[in-house]
Amino acid sequence: MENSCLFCRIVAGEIPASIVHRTGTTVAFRDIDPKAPTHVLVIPVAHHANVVELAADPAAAADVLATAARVAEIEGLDDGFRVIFNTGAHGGQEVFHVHAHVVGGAPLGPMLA
Ligand code: D5M
Repeated sequence: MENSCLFCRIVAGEIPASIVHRTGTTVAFRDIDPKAPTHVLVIPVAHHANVVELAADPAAAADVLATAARVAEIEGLDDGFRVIFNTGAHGGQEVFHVHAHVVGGAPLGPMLA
């Protein structure tokens, strides 16, 4: 838990979020500024800044992906969806607690803007 980290504070319940699913190691909640009918963020409970750090913790990485798949099931994204890890400045990352964007519910086009 990093007190200055927005998403650590969501994990701790200090900042409200619309929780979609929670496991012992992950939390999934709705993005505050959705870019698609379904736009859910999946985060590990443990603080990792980005997907490079997450990759060094294979169990946590697997849990995040499994939760992303479960979210797609819960949200009924049977026609497909996209999982995105924005990383670093060029990737447009704004929150430095790694999060998988799970987006779907409509055709997304060739790339997410
Ligand atoms: O995406 C960071 C995402 O985090 C962005 O889509 C908005 C979302 N966000 C920011 N604050 C909140 C809160 N409080 N609840 C839910 N969603 C939030 P990035 O990949 O870092 O650009």
